[in-house]
Amino acid sequence: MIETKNMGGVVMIQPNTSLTGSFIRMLPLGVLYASSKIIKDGFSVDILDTRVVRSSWKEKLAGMIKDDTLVVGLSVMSGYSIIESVKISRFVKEKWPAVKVVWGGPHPTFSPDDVLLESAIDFAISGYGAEPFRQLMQNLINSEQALPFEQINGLSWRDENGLVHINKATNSFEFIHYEDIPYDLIENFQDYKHIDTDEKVFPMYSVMGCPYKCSFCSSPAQYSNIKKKWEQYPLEEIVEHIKFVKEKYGATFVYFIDDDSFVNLKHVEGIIDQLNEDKIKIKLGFRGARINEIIKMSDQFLEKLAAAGTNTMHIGIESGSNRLLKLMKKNTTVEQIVKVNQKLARHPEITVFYNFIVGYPTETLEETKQTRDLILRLVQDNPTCCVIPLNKPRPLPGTELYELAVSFGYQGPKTLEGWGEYDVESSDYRVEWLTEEHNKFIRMMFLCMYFIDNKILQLSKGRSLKYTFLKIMAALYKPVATFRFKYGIDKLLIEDIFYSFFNWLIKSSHP
Ligand code: B12
Repeated sequence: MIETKNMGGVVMIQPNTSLTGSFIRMLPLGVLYASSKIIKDGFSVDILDTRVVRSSWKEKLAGMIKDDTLVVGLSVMSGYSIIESVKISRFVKEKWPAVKVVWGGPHPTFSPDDVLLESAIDFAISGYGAEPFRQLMQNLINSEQALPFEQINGLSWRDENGLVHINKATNSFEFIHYEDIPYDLIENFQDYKHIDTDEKVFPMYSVMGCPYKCSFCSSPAQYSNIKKKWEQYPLEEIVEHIKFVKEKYGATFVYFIDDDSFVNLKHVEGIIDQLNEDKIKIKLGFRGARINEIIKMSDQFLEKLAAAGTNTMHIGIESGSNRLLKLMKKNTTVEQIVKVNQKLARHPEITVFYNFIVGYPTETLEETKQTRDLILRLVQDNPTCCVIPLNKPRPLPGTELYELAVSFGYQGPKTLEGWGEYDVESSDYRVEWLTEEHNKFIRMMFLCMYFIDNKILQLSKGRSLKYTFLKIMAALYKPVATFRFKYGIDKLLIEDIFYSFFNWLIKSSHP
């Protein structure tokens, strides 16, 4: 807990995320960033991360709420996190009715309309949250500097007649200086792990925003009222931030959570040059890279990236159909993807992780099969590449995908709980505009994708029961998965039972 003048207490909660969240447990940056300004104003903040509590969150939360607690804040993604967040919000309201419940994070950002349908939630904040949260807190303590609700960016609230008001989110990026990120609120850094590694991972921004407009992505909607769509963090700030987390917290890996780090190759080159000059040795990972950018990277550039410690790069490929790539606005072709993958295969120090989406509106079964064929080709040409479990489309309001899906009769969830059950990572998630046959094929691909490459064997040391089980499964099942995948055999999917059981096991047995 960080305490200064004690203006009152705030408990910030990071709820569980879906299946990926149990393998990639990142520092809860949403709650850390959102708390950065209220701490400076003198509020005391505690963090409860339900992904890492060993007992029940109810007991832990009850121990954290004090007489001076004013607010419980939750950082909520669309999907599974909503279910737990609603339970927590109701628990708080039932036990401590005077404590205000505030939701922030991706779900209130993209779909604020449904959040206040839940009576246990008092406020929601859409978009960048540190400054609006500060304004809300000032308002709740009746400070003289407080702005009225109508003037707080991104705030949603209920008036005395129960009418919901929704303000537009802020129209600029929120840059938080690294020394203002309250890392000391983290109880135990060992709780945060990426898959089965020993790395001490620090997620970090090097840029804000994205100049591209991929039709499935929520970012263009998030930045819709921000004029300049992409801005770099100053080079010195990034390098100082890296030095700081390395020296103070023993960071061994910096994972850039940017939407797109490589819009300007010189920016990344500048970071690694400076790290080299300052003799800072640390591993690096990039979450945002595009094929049309990697085309411009020379082998020397990739060598330089690898030599600076880069071992991870996430690339959105999305489809094996040129028609769909165009529809998704990926500015690339299948032929270019194959070439880029061959280039990346010459740099095996950098493990590349490929993302795909299947079941897009207008996608034919034939086109899904083209994606399947592309995946097989990529794995064959580059044996160290890893294919991320398939993404199925989940149209979020404000995206082009949403408009397209609506034109196919899609209505989307109408309630908060509906959004909670709308979990793209669950095995029974069906794309509603596709035929049963097409959905079945996608389900087969989804289940086999875990095993058709070497990702589980490559990334897991198999130290815990969970990873030992996965490694054995991966070794035994790979030939069957590859056969199914290659020949499109979607009959008798007994794997489905294992996946659902495993999903349930992981969700019910955290940490
Ligand atoms: C890390 C990450 C994850 C982690 C988990 C994140 C977590 N919170 O634990 C993992 C790997 C598990 C994950 C999984 C998925 N993710 Co993800 N992920 C991210 C990523 C890269 C970084 C999140 C982050 O830390 N951001 C930094 C913080 C500072 O930003 P922030 O959370 O937005 O917080 C700010 C505001 O939202 C607000 N705020 C946040 N919390 C709170 C709380 C209060 C009380 C207040 C007042 C304000 C507030 O203030 C903060 C400062 O301004 C983002 C992209 C991005 N760059 O943000 C995508 C992103 C959040 N993920 C996304 C998606 C789609 C997914 C997946 C479906 C997989 C996929 N296809 O990408 C899965 C599903 C997970 C699920 N539903 O359970 C979408 C969000 C969609 C949505 N509506 O939920 C994003 C935005 C990427 C994108 N553009 O598509 N993800």
